[in-house]
Amino acid sequence: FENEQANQLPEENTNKDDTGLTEEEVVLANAISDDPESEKAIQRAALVLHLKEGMSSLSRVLKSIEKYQGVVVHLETRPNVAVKTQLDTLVKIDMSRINMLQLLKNLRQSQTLEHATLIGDDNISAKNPWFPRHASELDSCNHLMTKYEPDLDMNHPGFADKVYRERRKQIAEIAFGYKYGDPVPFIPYTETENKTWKSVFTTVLDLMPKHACAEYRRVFKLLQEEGLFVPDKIPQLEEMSKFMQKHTGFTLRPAAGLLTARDFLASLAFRIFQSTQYIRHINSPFHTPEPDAIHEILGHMPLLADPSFAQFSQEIGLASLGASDKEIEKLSTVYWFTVEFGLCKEGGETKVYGAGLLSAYGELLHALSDKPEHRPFDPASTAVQTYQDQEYQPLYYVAESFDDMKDKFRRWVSSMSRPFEVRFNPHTGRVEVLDSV
Ligand code: HBI
Ligand code: NLE
Ligand code: FE
Repeated sequence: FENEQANQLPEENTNKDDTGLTEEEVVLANAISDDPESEKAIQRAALVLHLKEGMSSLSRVLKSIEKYQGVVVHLETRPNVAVKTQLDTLVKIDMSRINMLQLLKNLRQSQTLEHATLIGDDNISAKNPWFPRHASELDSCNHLMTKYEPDLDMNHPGFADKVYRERRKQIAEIAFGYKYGDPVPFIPYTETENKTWKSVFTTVLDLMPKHACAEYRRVFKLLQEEGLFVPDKIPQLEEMSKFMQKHTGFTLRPAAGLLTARDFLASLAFRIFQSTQYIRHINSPFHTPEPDAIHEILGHMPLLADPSFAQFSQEIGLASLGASDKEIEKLSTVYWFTVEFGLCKEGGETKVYGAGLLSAYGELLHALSDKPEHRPFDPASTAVQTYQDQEYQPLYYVAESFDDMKDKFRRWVSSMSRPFEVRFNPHTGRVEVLDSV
């Protein structure tokens, strides 16, 4: 349900023809096929179902799918928000178009369903995708990715550390309880956590003058002057939020961990950055694969307080709203190779502007060494480059300059097409949607 968001499942279109299918579904069922000649060609489709009797209806649905020779490739369920005994279900199926239409009719006739909706295979309703229109709706944009967590991953330095795992749980709970409009809760950081910060901060402080881009260095200095960037104490997110708000209007809300790219990018449309609040394990200060508060504060926040970078970040966020899964994938890949791991030229030297490097001194030195590959940044090819997110990167993209990266990225973003346009209205704080055709 990644981009279905909270309880906003697509509404059933009531305007049905005698096949029991809505106009939109017939169009979609036709459009899904790569080969419209052949009704028998196997294609992928996604169904959103509301099951009246929970799990027991699910087995009946699966039997019907089998009867029509469909292969289930993905299945998700959750209790309906309004009626707990009902089950909202997303099922992706490979089957022929003709069987799909039969299956839909069959499901519609059965008593086990409240209703069924066919959506495109990238699971977004082309006409009517849900996305947040106001910052308050980000309360439902906090879907987590389960990856590299201390509870689950044996390679995590916190895996065997009960105290660390307990602490992570405690800080995650705070993020889960957060609602739009609340101040970011104060975390009394422990001595160990402050020690971890100090070891990262002082190393970055050493390396940054020579290796970080000018925009980063400028704001870093401001943060030092304001007493927010000091070696002995982790800055509180609420203080950082106020600092950024003063400079660019960006604010923070706490996140429990690594969010899905869709949810993470959506918040940028409102100049909101979803920030983790826990601290990496003391045994691995030089690098961690997961975002932690040190990464967010030391890596991201200086640039989010830079006006031109803030504008650029918001545009990426706006471009992500209602985008298809494929487009989100591309956007987040370009984001990864720029905002997270980007390098740029500056006065004949190669500098770092990527947040994932500015918060990981181990990787920062690796990125600038002759070990990894350096390629010139080009959004269209960068967008389809595969990457891993566990170890140091083997490949970095180098932009002609920091400004050139923002320009190229922006131009590429504006070439993405959606069936509608969005615009942020700063007076109301709302995203307005305009039909583009
Ligand atoms: N989630 N909490 C959090 N912090 C990030 O920095 C972050 C994220 N999810 C995705 C993400 N960053 C990006 O790398 C892209 O996938 C958009
Ligand atoms: N590798 C980064 C660090 O150690 O700070 C975090 C990257 C998060 C995407
Ligand atoms: Fe990041």
